[in-house]
Amino acid sequence: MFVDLVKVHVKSGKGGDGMVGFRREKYVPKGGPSGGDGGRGGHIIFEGDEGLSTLLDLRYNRKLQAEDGEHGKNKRMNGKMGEDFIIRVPIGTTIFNDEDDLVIADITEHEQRVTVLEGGRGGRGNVHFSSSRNTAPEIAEKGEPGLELPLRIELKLLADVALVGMPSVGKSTLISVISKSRPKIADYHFTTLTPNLGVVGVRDGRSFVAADLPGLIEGASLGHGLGLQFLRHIERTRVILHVIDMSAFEGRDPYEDYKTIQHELKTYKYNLTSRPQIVVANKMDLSDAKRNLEAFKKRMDPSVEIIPISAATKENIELLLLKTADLLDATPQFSLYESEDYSDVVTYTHTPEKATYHLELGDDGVYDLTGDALKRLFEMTDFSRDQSVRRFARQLRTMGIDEALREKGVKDGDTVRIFGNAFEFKD
Ligand SMILES: Nc1nc2c(ncn2[C@@H]2O[C@H](COP(=O)(O)OP(=O)(O)OP(=O)(O)O)[C@@H](O)[C@H]2O)c(=O)[nH]1
Ligand SMILES: [Mg+2]
Repeated sequence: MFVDLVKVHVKSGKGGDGMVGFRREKYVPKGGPSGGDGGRGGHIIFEGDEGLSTLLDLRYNRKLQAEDGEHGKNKRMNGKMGEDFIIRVPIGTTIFNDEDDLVIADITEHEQRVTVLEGGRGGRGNVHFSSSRNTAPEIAEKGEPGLELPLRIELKLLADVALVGMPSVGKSTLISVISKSRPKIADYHFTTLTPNLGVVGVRDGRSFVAADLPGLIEGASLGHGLGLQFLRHIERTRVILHVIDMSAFEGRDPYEDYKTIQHELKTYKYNLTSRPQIVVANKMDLSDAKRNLEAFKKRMDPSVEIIPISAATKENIELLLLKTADLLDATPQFSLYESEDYSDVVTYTHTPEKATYHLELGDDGVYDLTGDALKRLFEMTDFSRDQSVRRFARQLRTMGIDEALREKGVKDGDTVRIFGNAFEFKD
């Protein structure tokens, strides 16, 4: 099975909780604080692997989660870091954020690594919270939660050359003649359902990778036929071999076929018609082909290179391969994505946001507090310890939340909800 598009859900590890602990010394009931920090949660990392050729593994494992960090321990011992989750993908894989459809990373090299989600920071243990006023702090942070993200992962073949054209023009026959690839060949349309790759050796020692693609029809760029799904594979190719059935034995006009395919290539993104192209006039062994070719040439722009061949009798194949290799030598790699396709974010981290929160009056007359920064604070607070709770209250005051509540007329003893949890407002 050829898998080239998978949606997955990734999650980085939660940071371990910090610990509240105290040194135990002889004759000293409570020594100084000694609770260690929690370990960082594991990252989500993508890595290019030239040994892979499909995204099949991801199809059966769509929830990918890195390990959580270990909690801090006594004697100032920090918790172990959570193990990173490394997702190996074939070269030519693009990772999109499925929410905004922007490119996070394009994996083009072996062992190329991209950290997509950072693990949560470990919570600090109570060793960090002692001060002259509080020498025995019962405060520790909980670990930062992990991050989650839905991703769309696409594999685009890394072929140098693409064979494109209408159905039944002889694309699969051609690749079977020039490489060891053995796709199905038949006289009905859409014989080829998925791309076939073949390594092509030229007589002078050069070689390149060619892709035989399913036939394109009018409207392919809009999703008609099998087109759109496979136009994607042309994106990375540097040279296009546009195969045309010059015998016109199906009653089609070769020039109209040419126009139709050019239109689809142009309409599809990435401006595929700007790539160098050779028109391969195939089936020259058939009776009307010579006459059709003359008529075809008259209507074509003379700058377009046309090479007449017969895939069936192997006529002129050597010349076609030499010309193709020459064109490849003269053509640089195309950059697939414009800068505006890229997400500003490559690694999703817990960047310290501004101390923002959101205040809203609920149906029952109780104020609801929400917001990203507040959520992080809330999740990292250990509400089972008085001192931690008091620290949380101080942090709310610093954020200006007390002041805002007072302005709304909330009074001492009134209830306020923070992420659905009821708290009593103390003025
Ligand atoms: N006479 C002749 N027949 C050919 C030649 N090349 C291909 N054919 C025949 O044309 C038919 C279609 O060939 P395919 O190679 O399957 O065509 P395709 O372009 O891959 O078709 P799809 O995969 O359906 O898009 C088959 O019956 C081939 O034997 C040629 O050079 N001469
Ligand atoms: Mg085919």
